[in-house]
Amino acid sequence: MKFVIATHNKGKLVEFQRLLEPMGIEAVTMEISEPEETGTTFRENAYVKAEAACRETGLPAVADDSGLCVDYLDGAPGVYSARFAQPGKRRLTILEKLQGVPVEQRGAHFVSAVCCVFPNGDRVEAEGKCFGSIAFESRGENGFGYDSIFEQEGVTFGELTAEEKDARSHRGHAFAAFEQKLRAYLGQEQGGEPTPCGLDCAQCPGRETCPGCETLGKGCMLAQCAQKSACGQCRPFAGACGLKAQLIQEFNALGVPDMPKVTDLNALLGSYINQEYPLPGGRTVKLWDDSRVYLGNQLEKQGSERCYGLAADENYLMVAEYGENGADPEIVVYKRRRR
Ligand code: ITT
Repeated sequence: MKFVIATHNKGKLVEFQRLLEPMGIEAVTMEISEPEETGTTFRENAYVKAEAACRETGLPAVADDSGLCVDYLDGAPGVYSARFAQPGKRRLTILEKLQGVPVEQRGAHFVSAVCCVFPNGDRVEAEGKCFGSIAFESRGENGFGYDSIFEQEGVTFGELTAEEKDARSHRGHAFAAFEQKLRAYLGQEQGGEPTPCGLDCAQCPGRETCPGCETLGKGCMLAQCAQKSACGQCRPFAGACGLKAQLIQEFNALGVPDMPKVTDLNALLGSYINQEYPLPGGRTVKLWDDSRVYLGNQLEKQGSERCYGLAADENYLMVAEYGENGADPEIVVYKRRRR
């Protein structure tokens, strides 16, 4: 998916490209007009910019509204950071206003509000902050804007490399949060296809107990397994790696008599499918873990009153058959998958 970057600030543009690229986003620039920033908060202004760019280009648009808030100046320049003082004299003006102010009263923070607006009107927003103080003089040639007068632990942002700044900056933090939210949003939009296992987290019965469902794949019981065992190169934005498709193929290749062709698998909670199956010596066995999520389905056995129950994880495939309400279960196939 292509996103347009809605900024006229060259320093920001470089940072946007640097931060968006690892997310797998194709970020493009276009000639866009500069809307009037009518909001009174960073969040409102970020929306104003992103919405205008999205309307003009027809593409999802990402904007940031950011600024420096100086404690000694009651939070100024804040949302007015780009319009504060004479162009070219902004840093100097702040240094002058803080002349003679001791270090303990020179606290300041940067804020970045990121907003992405989609052509259907949806928006994804995130905010990041970073805290430091105003230096006694301007130092460092890197970065842009107020970087050379904002310091953390004696080093100004103007003295940091690009990577160092991204790791601690307001924009770096905002984009990290934005990435999570965007992934979740795109996951819902595309019916869950970006999850590595190919399932929609929202439909997953493990959602309540699985710590990873909310964050699309991370820690998800199935997704983690899929990432390790299926294609081995899954990334959330690369879409489904095909564990589900692979298992459908494997079930069909088993050639179980009277079993209809498998065309789909669903996420099933272990406790739902974990029946006690009788073994030849009279003992019974449970094969699945009650708290995990598996892929499976139930199909009618052709020419019979019984059903086939399919279940699989990254390691094992099982086809069982049983009567009404799971009566008289029997294992038909239980085998370790070859990978
Ligand atoms: P766009 O609106 O076109 O994105 P802008 O420069 O007008 O560009 P803002 O309204 O968000 O952007 O103003 C933010 C100002 O705050 C910006 O011009 C810088 O002077 C300053 N600023 C924001 N982020 C900064 C950063 O990472 N380092 C230094 N200064 C920053």
